[in-house]
Amino acid sequence: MQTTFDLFADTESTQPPRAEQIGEQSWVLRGFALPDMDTLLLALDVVLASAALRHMVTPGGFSMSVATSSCGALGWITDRSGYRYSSVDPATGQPWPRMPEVFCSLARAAATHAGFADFTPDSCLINRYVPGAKMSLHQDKDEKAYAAPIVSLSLGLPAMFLFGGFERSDKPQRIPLLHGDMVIWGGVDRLRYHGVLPIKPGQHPRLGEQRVNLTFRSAG
Ligand code: MD3
Ligand code: FE
Repeated sequence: MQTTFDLFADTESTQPPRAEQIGEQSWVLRGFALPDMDTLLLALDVVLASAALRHMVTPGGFSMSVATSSCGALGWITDRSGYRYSSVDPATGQPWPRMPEVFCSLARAAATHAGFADFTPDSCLINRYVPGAKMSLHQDKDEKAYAAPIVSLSLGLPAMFLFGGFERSDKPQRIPLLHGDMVIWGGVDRLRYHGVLPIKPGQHPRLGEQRVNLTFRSAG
C-alpha cells in the first residue's frame, strides 16, 4: 500500500516549516532552505570561485579556525588593524561577488516569517568550518545599524550553536543547527552573545566533511 508518507519519503521539501522561538525576537526555521538547496549550492560555488575562502587574521594576530568569504556590496573582514566591513575583497582588490538572487530572496522570506518585513541584506558572510573549527562567544557589533535582523543559513555538518545573554558570563542555551535550518535574530536579541562549539567529525552527503554558514546582514 502506498501511503502519503511513502510518496514523499525521498523529497526533502514536503515538510511544513517548523518554527522554534529561541528568544523574544529570535526564531529557528527548521529545514526552511531545503526546497531551494540545489540552486543555493550552485550559487555558492559561483561566489566562491571568484572570492575564495581564506583564514583571516584577528587583530590579536591569530588565524581564525573558520575560513571566510563574502558576497554582496560589503564583506566582513579582519586583519591586524581590526574588524570591519569593506566593499573590496582584500585578497583580490576587486569588489565582492554580487549576492545571488536566491540568497537574497531566501533571507528576506525567512526574516518575514520572524516578523521583520522588507529585510534587504547588503552583505552575506560565508563561514566554512571543518571538524574542530569553532567560533568563541562574541557579539556582532561591526554593522552600522542594529535595527535590521541577522539571518543565518546552516549547511552541511551539524553544529551546536550557543545563544547567550548580554554579558559574556551569561550561561548560553545550546541549539543544534542542521543542514537547511535558518535562524533569525533581531530587535532586543540582536546584541546577544553567541558562538559555535567545535564541529564534530562527520560526512555530510551533500557537503562532505564541513559545515558552511551564511549570515545575511544589513551592514552599511
Ligand atoms: C545571534 N556565525 O559570523 S550564526 C558570525 O554559525 C557568527 O557561523 C555563527 O556568529 C555561525 O558572526 C553563528 C549567526 C549569528 C550571527 C549574528 C548574531 C547569530 C547571532 C547576532 C546576535 C545573536
Ligand atoms: Fe556572530
